[in-house]
Amino acid sequence: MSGLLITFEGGEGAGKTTQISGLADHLRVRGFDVIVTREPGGSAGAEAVRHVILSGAAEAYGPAMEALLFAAARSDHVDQKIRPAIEAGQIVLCDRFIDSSRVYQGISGNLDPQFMQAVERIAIDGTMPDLTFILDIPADKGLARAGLRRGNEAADRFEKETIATHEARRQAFLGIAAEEPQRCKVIDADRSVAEISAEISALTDNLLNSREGYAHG
Ligand code: T5A
Repeated sequence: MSGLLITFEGGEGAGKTTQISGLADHLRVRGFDVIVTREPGGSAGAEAVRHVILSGAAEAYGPAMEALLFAAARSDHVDQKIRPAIEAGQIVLCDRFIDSSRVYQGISGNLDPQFMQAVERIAIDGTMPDLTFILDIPADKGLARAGLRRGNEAADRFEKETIATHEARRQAFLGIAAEEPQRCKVIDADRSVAEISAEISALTDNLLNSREGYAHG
């Protein structure tokens, strides 16, 4: 039986990491074989690129350069980790994936949609998410959460941008969800961790129950 790819998307501090951990626990209790991973990163080659991007070292070369770096990292991550795990029947939970590139580079970076589609196609080579949770929260609240967690550390390349940019990204994520309602589920992330987890677990259970062979882990 082939596995599944479930991705978590949304703005800074929306609670993706927290919710992935909760869903992983829920699925493991049900007996599923789960791996948790993240982007940019998740494989040795992609982790090497992560620092270059998030330190801001590539920012001066423009959004197209950054989009290609994210795509290079994603290609390695998919080849080395995600696709083999799916082929082995595992459920892969990934913190950010294609929708982050569509929003942060494609829309915020104002890149040509045809360029972005071509880069995405090469990076994932057919490995599309089965389900995507878009954690939606007002940008100021998400940034406040991210700031609390970061403490005295400096904001990264993308977190330091203006509130208007973050709000535009929020709307862009909602736009993707409206275009792909089958794949993308918008989750109100401005609630307690437990309330959000319960909704995400229920939606994931629905997907698993609808797939032959997944009714029990
Ligand atoms: N990027 C990434 C691109 O531009 N293009 C791409 O293609 C990709 C893949 C990655 C950056 O790279 C950009 C987007 C990003 O800017 P990152 O360091 O990996 O950066 O971090 P993010 O993915 O942005 O994740 P964050 O660390 O900002 O936040 P999360 O994971 O959404 O949130 P989480 O779970 O760590 O929670 C943040 C804090 O809030 C608390 C948590 O305890 C934590 O302290 N919290 C809550 N508090 C109250 N109520 C709740 N419901 C809470 N849920 C969590």
